[in-house]
Amino acid sequence: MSTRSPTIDSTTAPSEPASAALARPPEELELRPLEGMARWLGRILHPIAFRMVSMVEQPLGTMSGPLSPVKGYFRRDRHRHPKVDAQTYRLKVTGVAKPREFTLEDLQALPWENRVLVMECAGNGNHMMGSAGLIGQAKWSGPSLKTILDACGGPGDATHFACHGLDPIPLIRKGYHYGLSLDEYTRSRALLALRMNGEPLPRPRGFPVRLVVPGIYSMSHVKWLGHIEGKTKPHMGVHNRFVFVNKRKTPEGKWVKEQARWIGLKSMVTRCLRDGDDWLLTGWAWGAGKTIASVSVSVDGGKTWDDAELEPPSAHFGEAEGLSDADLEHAWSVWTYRWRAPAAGEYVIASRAFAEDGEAQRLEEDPAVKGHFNQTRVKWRQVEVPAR
Ligand SMILES: Nc1nc2c(c(=O)[nH]1)N[C@H]1C(S)=C(S)[C@@H](COP(=O)(O)O)O[C@H]1N2
Ligand SMILES: [Mo]
Repeated sequence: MSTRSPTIDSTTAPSEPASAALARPPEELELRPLEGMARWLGRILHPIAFRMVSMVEQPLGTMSGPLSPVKGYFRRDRHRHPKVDAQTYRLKVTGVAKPREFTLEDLQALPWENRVLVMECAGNGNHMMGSAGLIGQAKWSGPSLKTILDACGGPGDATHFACHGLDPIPLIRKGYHYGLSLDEYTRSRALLALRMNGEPLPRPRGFPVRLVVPGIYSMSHVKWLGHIEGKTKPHMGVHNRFVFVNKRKTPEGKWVKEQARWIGLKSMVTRCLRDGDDWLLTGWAWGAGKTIASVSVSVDGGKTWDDAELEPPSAHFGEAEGLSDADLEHAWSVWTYRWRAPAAGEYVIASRAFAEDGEAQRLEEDPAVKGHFNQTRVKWRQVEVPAR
Protein backbone atom coordinates (compact mmCIF):
# COMPACT_ATOMS: atom_id res chain seq x y z
CA MET A 1 0.00 0.00 0.00
CA SER A 2 3.00 2.27 0.38
CA THR A 3 2.94 3.58 -3.19
CA ARG A 4 -0.69 4.64 -3.12
CA SER A 5 -1.14 8.21 -4.28
CA PRO A 6 -3.36 10.30 -2.00
CA THR A 7 -5.67 11.45 -4.77
CA ILE A 8 -6.23 8.12 -6.43
CA ASP A 9 -8.58 5.46 -5.13
CA SER A 10 -7.09 2.10 -4.18
CA THR A 11 -8.86 0.42 -7.10
CA THR A 12 -6.93 2.55 -9.58
CA ALA A 13 -3.60 3.09 -7.90
CA PRO A 14 -0.73 0.74 -8.35
CA SER A 15 -0.51 -0.76 -4.87
CA GLU A 16 2.25 -3.21 -5.67
CA PRO A 17 5.81 -2.85 -6.84
CA ALA A 18 6.41 -2.72 -10.60
CA SER A 19 7.74 -6.28 -10.68
CA ALA A 20 4.43 -7.63 -9.38
CA ALA A 21 2.54 -5.42 -11.85
CA LEU A 22 4.47 -7.02 -14.67
CA ALA A 23 3.47 -10.46 -13.49
CA ARG A 24 -0.21 -9.48 -13.31
CA PRO A 25 -1.58 -7.10 -15.96
CA PRO A 26 -3.46 -4.05 -14.62
CA GLU A 27 -7.17 -4.16 -13.90
CA GLU A 28 -7.62 -0.57 -15.05
CA LEU A 29 -6.02 1.41 -17.85
CA GLU A 30 -4.61 4.84 -17.27
CA LEU A 31 -6.37 7.41 -19.45
CA ARG A 32 -3.63 9.77 -20.56
CA PRO A 33 -4.63 13.18 -21.92
CA LEU A 34 -2.99 14.13 -25.22
CA GLU A 35 -2.54 17.78 -24.30
CA GLY A 36 -2.11 20.27 -21.51
CA MET A 37 -0.46 20.18 -18.10
CA ALA A 38 -1.80 16.73 -17.32
CA ARG A 39 0.13 15.34 -20.27
CA TRP A 40 3.40 17.09 -19.52
CA LEU A 41 3.40 16.68 -15.76
CA GLY A 42 2.06 13.14 -15.56
CA ARG A 43 -0.06 11.37 -13.00
CA ILE A 44 1.93 12.28 -9.87
CA LEU A 45 3.07 15.89 -10.46
CA HIS A 46 -0.10 17.11 -12.08
CA PRO A 47 -2.29 16.86 -8.92
CA ILE A 48 0.44 18.63 -6.93
CA ALA A 49 0.60 21.50 -9.41
CA PHE A 50 -3.20 21.74 -9.36
CA ARG A 51 -3.28 21.87 -5.56
CA MET A 52 -0.97 24.89 -5.63
CA VAL A 53 -3.70 26.85 -7.38
CA SER A 54 -6.39 25.32 -5.15
CA MET A 55 -7.79 22.87 -7.66
CA VAL A 56 -8.44 19.27 -6.70
CA GLU A 57 -9.83 16.93 -9.31
CA GLN A 58 -12.21 14.10 -8.62
CA PRO A 59 -10.22 10.86 -8.19
CA LEU A 60 -10.56 8.33 -10.99
CA GLY A 61 -11.80 5.66 -8.60
CA THR A 62 -15.03 7.57 -7.98
CA MET A 63 -15.57 8.45 -11.62
CA SER A 64 -18.10 6.08 -12.99
CA GLY A 65 -21.42 6.23 -11.21
CA PRO A 66 -24.31 8.66 -11.17
CA LEU A 67 -23.29 10.39 -7.90
CA SER A 68 -19.89 11.71 -6.89
CA PRO A 69 -19.15 11.00 -3.21
CA VAL A 70 -18.78 13.95 -0.84
CA LYS A 71 -15.27 12.75 0.03
CA GLY A 72 -13.13 13.34 -3.03
CA TYR A 73 -15.62 15.68 -4.72
CA PHE A 74 -13.65 18.10 -6.88
CA ARG A 75 -12.71 21.43 -5.39
CA ARG A 76 -11.90 24.80 -6.88
CA ASP A 77 -11.64 27.99 -4.89
CA ARG A 78 -9.35 30.81 -3.86
CA HIS A 79 -7.53 28.88 -1.09
CA ARG A 80 -9.38 30.33 1.89
CA HIS A 81 -12.11 28.25 3.53
CA PRO A 82 -13.75 30.49 6.13
CA LYS A 83 -14.93 28.95 9.40
CA VAL A 84 -18.50 30.16 9.68
CA ASP A 85 -20.26 29.96 13.04
CA ALA A 86 -23.74 28.46 12.57
CA GLN A 87 -25.12 30.46 15.53
CA THR A 88 -24.08 33.91 14.35
CA TYR A 89 -24.39 33.21 10.60
CA ARG A 90 -26.73 35.55 8.73
CA LEU A 91 -27.70 35.56 5.08
CA LYS A 92 -28.31 39.15 4.00
CA VAL A 93 -30.71 39.79 1.11
CA THR A 94 -30.77 43.37 -0.18
CA GLY A 95 -32.12 45.26 -3.18
CA VAL A 96 -35.38 43.27 -3.12
CA ALA A 97 -38.98 44.25 -2.20
CA LYS A 98 -38.39 43.72 1.56
CA PRO A 99 -34.69 43.39 2.39
CA ARG A 100 -34.03 41.12 5.36
CA GLU A 101 -31.66 38.69 7.01
CA PHE A 102 -32.07 34.95 7.51
CA THR A 103 -30.53 32.89 10.29
CA LEU A 104 -29.55 29.32 9.55
CA GLU A 105 -32.64 28.22 11.47
CA ASP A 106 -34.81 30.45 9.27
CA LEU A 107 -33.39 28.75 6.16
CA GLN A 108 -33.86 25.30 7.64
CA ALA A 109 -37.51 26.09 8.41
CA LEU A 110 -38.38 27.07 4.82
CA PRO A 111 -39.68 24.39 2.40
CA TRP A 112 -36.79 22.41 0.91
CA GLU A 113 -36.28 21.11 -2.60
CA ASN A 114 -33.73 18.77 -4.17
CA ARG A 115 -31.66 18.90 -7.34
CA VAL A 116 -29.21 16.49 -8.92
CA LEU A 117 -26.86 18.31 -11.26
CA VAL A 118 -23.52 18.31 -12.97
CA MET A 119 -21.27 20.88 -11.36
CA GLU A 120 -18.50 21.73 -13.78
CA CYS A 121 -15.77 24.32 -13.52
CA ALA A 122 -15.89 26.51 -16.64
CA GLY A 123 -12.24 25.65 -17.35
CA ASN A 124 -12.66 21.90 -16.88
CA GLY A 125 -10.64 19.94 -19.42
CA ASN A 126 -9.47 22.96 -21.41
CA HIS A 127 -6.37 22.83 -23.60
CA MET A 128 -4.16 24.02 -20.74
CA MET A 129 -5.34 21.46 -18.19
CA GLY A 130 -5.79 18.48 -20.44
CA SER A 131 -7.36 16.47 -17.68
CA ALA A 132 -11.04 16.82 -16.95
CA GLY A 133 -11.70 16.10 -13.28
CA LEU A 134 -13.03 19.51 -12.21
CA ILE A 135 -16.50 18.10 -12.34
CA GLY A 136 -18.87 16.24 -10.08
CA GLN A 137 -22.49 15.38 -9.62
CA ALA A 138 -24.26 15.50 -6.29
CA LYS A 139 -27.74 15.76 -4.84
CA TRP A 140 -28.14 19.17 -3.23
CA SER A 141 -30.99 20.04 -0.86
CA GLY A 142 -32.33 23.25 0.66
CA PRO A 143 -34.72 26.12 -0.05
CA SER A 144 -34.84 27.38 -3.64
CA LEU A 145 -33.73 30.92 -4.47
CA LYS A 146 -37.33 31.56 -5.47
CA THR A 147 -38.50 30.58 -1.98
CA ILE A 148 -35.97 33.02 -0.49
CA LEU A 149 -37.06 35.84 -2.78
CA ASP A 150 -40.73 35.12 -2.05
CA ALA A 151 -39.91 35.38 1.66
CA CYS A 152 -38.53 38.87 0.83
CA GLY A 153 -41.78 39.95 -0.85
CA GLY A 154 -40.35 39.17 -4.32
CA PRO A 155 -37.40 40.62 -6.25
CA GLY A 156 -38.83 44.16 -6.25
CA ASP A 157 -36.88 46.22 -8.79
CA ALA A 158 -34.01 43.74 -9.00
CA THR A 159 -33.34 42.33 -12.46
CA HIS A 160 -29.90 40.96 -11.56
CA PHE A 161 -28.16 39.61 -8.48
CA ALA A 162 -24.66 39.43 -7.12
CA CYS A 163 -24.01 36.54 -4.76
CA HIS A 164 -21.23 37.14 -2.26
CA GLY A 165 -19.22 34.50 -0.42
CA LEU A 166 -17.75 34.95 3.06
CA ASP A 167 -14.29 33.80 1.98
CA PRO A 168 -11.75 36.60 2.10
CA ILE A 169 -9.68 36.83 -1.04
CA PRO A 170 -6.12 38.12 -0.59
CA LEU A 171 -5.51 41.57 -2.17
CA ILE A 172 -9.18 42.17 -3.00
CA ARG A 173 -9.99 41.43 0.68
CA LYS A 174 -13.62 41.03 -0.14
CA GLY A 175 -15.50 37.78 -0.48
CA TYR A 176 -15.72 35.91 -3.75
CA HIS A 177 -18.71 37.17 -5.72
CA TYR A 178 -20.45 36.25 -8.94
CA GLY A 179 -23.68 37.49 -10.47
CA LEU A 180 -26.32 36.43 -12.97
CA SER A 181 -29.62 37.83 -14.17
CA LEU A 182 -32.85 37.00 -12.37
CA ASP A 183 -33.95 35.28 -15.57
CA GLU A 184 -30.88 33.00 -15.51
CA TYR A 185 -31.39 32.09 -11.85
CA THR A 186 -35.06 31.43 -12.56
CA ARG A 187 -34.45 29.28 -15.63
CA SER A 188 -31.80 27.25 -13.82
CA ARG A 189 -34.03 26.77 -10.73
CA ALA A 190 -31.19 27.86 -8.43
CA LEU A 191 -31.12 26.46 -4.91
CA LEU A 192 -29.48 27.37 -1.60
CA ALA A 193 -27.94 24.07 -0.61
CA LEU A 194 -27.73 23.13 3.08
CA ARG A 195 -27.08 19.46 2.41
CA MET A 196 -25.02 17.51 -0.13
CA ASN A 197 -25.85 13.87 -0.92
CA GLY A 198 -27.99 13.90 2.23
CA GLU A 199 -25.05 14.94 4.44
CA PRO A 200 -24.56 18.32 6.13
CA LEU A 201 -22.62 20.63 3.85
CA PRO A 202 -18.90 20.22 4.63
CA ARG A 203 -16.76 23.32 5.18
CA PRO A 204 -14.80 23.08 1.89
CA ARG A 205 -18.18 22.93 0.06
CA GLY A 206 -19.36 26.20 1.58
CA PHE A 207 -20.79 25.47 5.04
CA PRO A 208 -23.38 26.52 6.01
CA VAL A 209 -24.93 27.55 2.66
CA ARG A 210 -23.86 27.34 -0.96
CA LEU A 211 -25.70 28.37 -4.05
CA VAL A 212 -26.19 25.78 -6.80
CA VAL A 213 -27.20 26.93 -10.27
CA PRO A 214 -28.15 23.87 -12.36
CA GLY A 215 -26.98 24.09 -15.97
CA ILE A 216 -24.61 27.04 -15.49
CA TYR A 217 -20.85 26.65 -14.97
CA SER A 218 -19.87 26.43 -11.34
CA MET A 219 -18.09 29.79 -10.91
CA SER A 220 -21.68 30.93 -10.21
CA HIS A 221 -22.23 28.34 -7.44
CA VAL A 222 -21.06 30.64 -4.65
CA LYS A 223 -19.89 28.85 -1.50
CA TRP A 224 -20.15 30.26 2.07
CA LEU A 225 -22.99 32.43 0.75
CA GLY A 226 -23.38 35.53 2.91
CA HIS A 227 -25.15 38.14 0.82
CA ILE A 228 -27.60 38.09 -2.08
CA GLU A 229 -27.54 41.58 -3.53
CA GLY A 230 -30.39 42.61 -5.82
CA LYS A 231 -29.33 44.99 -8.61
CA THR A 232 -30.97 46.85 -11.45
CA LYS A 233 -28.13 46.13 -13.87
CA PRO A 234 -25.73 43.24 -14.51
CA HIS A 235 -23.14 42.59 -11.81
CA MET A 236 -19.73 43.50 -13.20
CA GLY A 237 -17.42 42.13 -10.53
CA VAL A 238 -13.93 40.95 -11.34
CA HIS A 239 -14.91 37.31 -11.89
CA ASN A 240 -17.81 38.24 -14.16
CA ARG A 241 -15.86 40.78 -16.14
CA PHE A 242 -12.32 39.52 -16.41
CA VAL A 243 -11.81 36.01 -15.05
CA PHE A 244 -14.45 33.77 -16.59
CA VAL A 245 -14.65 35.31 -20.05
CA ASN A 246 -13.99 34.17 -23.59
CA LYS A 247 -13.94 36.16 -26.78
CA ARG A 248 -16.47 35.49 -29.51
CA LYS A 249 -16.34 36.63 -33.11
CA THR A 250 -19.48 38.44 -34.20
CA PRO A 251 -20.90 37.94 -37.73
CA GLU A 252 -19.26 41.32 -38.54
CA GLY A 253 -15.86 39.87 -37.63
CA LYS A 254 -15.41 41.76 -34.34
CA TRP A 255 -14.15 39.90 -31.26
CA VAL A 256 -16.29 40.63 -28.19
CA LYS A 257 -16.09 39.45 -24.57
CA GLU A 258 -18.45 36.70 -23.55
CA GLN A 259 -19.00 35.53 -19.97
CA ALA A 260 -19.04 31.80 -19.21
CA ARG A 261 -22.64 30.64 -18.79
CA TRP A 262 -24.59 27.55 -19.76
CA ILE A 263 -22.71 24.25 -19.73
CA GLY A 264 -22.11 22.99 -23.27
CA LEU A 265 -22.74 19.53 -24.72
CA LYS A 266 -19.93 17.25 -23.62
CA SER A 267 -18.93 13.73 -22.65
CA MET A 268 -15.86 11.90 -21.47
CA VAL A 269 -14.41 8.49 -20.83
CA THR A 270 -13.89 8.25 -17.09
CA ARG A 271 -12.68 4.67 -16.54
CA CYS A 272 -11.49 1.65 -18.46
CA LEU A 273 -11.72 -1.55 -16.38
CA ARG A 274 -10.73 -5.10 -17.27
CA ASP A 275 -13.48 -7.64 -17.78
CA GLY A 276 -11.84 -10.92 -18.81
CA ASP A 277 -10.24 -10.27 -22.20
CA ASP A 278 -12.50 -7.24 -22.75
CA TRP A 279 -12.27 -3.75 -21.30
CA LEU A 280 -15.33 -1.96 -19.98
CA LEU A 281 -15.31 1.75 -20.72
CA THR A 282 -17.55 3.98 -18.63
CA GLY A 283 -18.22 7.67 -18.80
CA TRP A 284 -20.67 10.51 -18.62
CA ALA A 285 -22.50 12.71 -21.10
CA TRP A 286 -24.16 15.99 -20.16
CA GLY A 287 -24.78 19.59 -21.00
CA ALA A 288 -26.67 22.12 -23.06
CA GLY A 289 -29.73 21.38 -20.87
CA LYS A 290 -30.67 18.78 -23.43
CA THR A 291 -31.61 15.12 -23.25
CA ILE A 292 -28.67 12.98 -24.31
CA ALA A 293 -29.86 10.75 -27.18
CA SER A 294 -26.72 8.70 -27.72
CA VAL A 295 -23.01 8.45 -27.05
CA SER A 296 -20.51 7.11 -29.60
CA VAL A 297 -17.16 5.68 -28.68
CA SER A 298 -14.04 5.48 -30.84
CA VAL A 299 -11.13 3.22 -29.89
CA ASP A 300 -9.15 3.94 -33.08
CA GLY A 301 -8.51 7.67 -32.91
CA GLY A 302 -11.75 8.59 -34.65
CA LYS A 303 -11.69 6.33 -37.72
CA THR A 304 -14.76 4.43 -36.55
CA TRP A 305 -17.44 5.11 -33.95
CA ASP A 306 -19.72 2.68 -32.17
CA ASP A 307 -22.74 3.30 -29.92
CA ALA A 308 -22.37 3.01 -26.15
CA GLU A 309 -25.13 1.89 -23.82
CA LEU A 310 -26.79 4.84 -22.16
CA GLU A 311 -28.52 5.25 -18.79
CA PRO A 312 -30.49 8.48 -18.41
CA PRO A 313 -30.58 10.20 -15.00
CA SER A 314 -34.09 8.78 -14.44
CA ALA A 315 -32.53 5.28 -14.34
CA HIS A 316 -30.91 6.30 -11.04
CA PHE A 317 -33.07 8.99 -9.46
CA GLY A 318 -36.77 9.66 -9.15
CA GLU A 319 -39.75 10.42 -6.95
CA ALA A 320 -38.47 8.09 -4.22
CA GLU A 321 -35.58 10.50 -3.60
CA GLY A 322 -37.88 13.51 -3.82
CA LEU A 323 -36.72 14.33 -7.36
CA SER A 324 -39.00 15.27 -10.24
CA ASP A 325 -37.90 15.19 -13.91
CA ALA A 326 -37.24 18.93 -13.69
CA ASP A 327 -34.94 18.39 -10.69
CA LEU A 328 -32.81 16.10 -12.92
CA GLU A 329 -32.76 18.35 -15.98
CA HIS A 330 -29.05 19.12 -15.68
CA ALA A 331 -27.85 15.70 -14.49
CA TRP A 332 -25.52 13.54 -16.55
CA SER A 333 -26.26 10.28 -18.32
CA VAL A 334 -23.95 7.39 -17.53
CA TRP A 335 -22.71 5.31 -20.46
CA THR A 336 -20.86 2.01 -20.78
CA TYR A 337 -19.08 0.41 -23.71
CA ARG A 338 -17.62 -3.07 -24.04
CA TRP A 339 -14.30 -2.95 -25.88
CA ARG A 340 -13.95 -6.48 -27.12
CA ALA A 341 -10.56 -8.14 -26.65
CA PRO A 342 -8.24 -5.53 -28.14
CA ALA A 343 -4.72 -6.68 -29.01
CA ALA A 344 -1.90 -5.31 -26.88
CA GLY A 345 -0.78 -1.84 -27.95
CA GLU A 346 -1.36 1.92 -27.76
CA TYR A 347 -4.82 3.25 -28.58
CA VAL A 348 -6.41 6.67 -28.77
CA ILE A 349 -9.96 6.61 -27.47
CA ALA A 350 -12.80 9.07 -26.84
CA SER A 351 -16.54 9.45 -26.49
CA ARG A 352 -18.87 11.84 -28.29
CA ALA A 353 -22.31 12.95 -27.10
CA PHE A 354 -25.37 13.55 -29.27
CA ALA A 355 -28.42 15.42 -28.00
CA GLU A 356 -32.02 14.58 -28.82
CA ASP A 357 -32.37 17.65 -31.06
CA GLY A 358 -29.47 16.48 -33.24
CA GLU A 359 -26.70 18.61 -31.74
CA ALA A 360 -23.38 16.74 -31.68
CA GLN A 361 -20.47 17.31 -29.31
CA ARG A 362 -17.86 19.23 -31.28
CA LEU A 363 -14.87 17.37 -32.69
CA GLU A 364 -12.92 20.62 -32.98
CA GLU A 365 -13.20 23.80 -30.98
CA ASP A 366 -15.49 26.48 -32.40
CA PRO A 367 -13.19 28.81 -34.42
CA ALA A 368 -15.43 31.74 -33.49
CA VAL A 369 -14.57 31.34 -29.78
CA LYS A 370 -11.23 32.03 -28.09
CA GLY A 371 -10.44 31.45 -24.44
CA HIS A 372 -10.11 29.00 -21.60
CA PHE A 373 -13.75 28.36 -20.85
CA ASN A 374 -16.45 26.10 -22.18
CA GLN A 375 -14.11 23.95 -24.23
CA THR A 376 -16.49 21.16 -25.04
CA ARG A 377 -14.77 19.36 -27.89
CA VAL A 378 -14.21 15.59 -27.79
CA LYS A 379 -11.55 14.67 -25.19
CA TRP A 380 -9.07 12.15 -26.61
CA ARG A 381 -7.20 9.83 -24.26
CA GLN A 382 -4.28 7.52 -24.90
CA VAL A 383 -4.33 4.06 -23.31
CA GLU A 384 -1.91 1.20 -23.36
CA VAL A 385 -3.52 -2.21 -23.53
CA PRO A 386 -1.19 -4.79 -21.99
CA ALA A 387 -0.57 -8.27 -23.36
CA ARG A 388 -3.02 -10.78 -21.94
N1 LIG B 1 -17.17 31.61 -2.12
C1 LIG B 1 -16.62 30.99 -3.18
N2 LIG B 1 -17.42 30.29 -4.00
C2 LIG B 1 -16.92 29.65 -5.09
C3 LIG B 1 -15.54 29.74 -5.42
C4 LIG B 1 -14.70 30.49 -4.53
O1 LIG B 1 -13.48 30.60 -4.71
N3 LIG B 1 -15.28 31.10 -3.43
N4 LIG B 1 -15.08 29.11 -6.54
C5 LIG B 1 -16.06 28.85 -7.61
C6 LIG B 1 -15.56 27.99 -8.68
S1 LIG B 1 -14.58 28.72 -9.87
C7 LIG B 1 -15.95 26.67 -8.79
S2 LIG B 1 -15.46 25.73 -10.12
C8 LIG B 1 -16.80 26.03 -7.76
C9 LIG B 1 -16.15 24.76 -7.21
O2 LIG B 1 -16.97 24.19 -6.24
P1 LIG B 1 -16.39 23.04 -5.30
O3 LIG B 1 -15.10 23.54 -4.72
O4 LIG B 1 -17.42 22.72 -4.29
O5 LIG B 1 -16.16 21.86 -6.20
O6 LIG B 1 -17.08 26.89 -6.67
C10 LIG B 1 -17.33 28.24 -7.04
N5 LIG B 1 -17.79 28.96 -5.86
MO1 LIG C 1 -14.34 27.18 -11.58
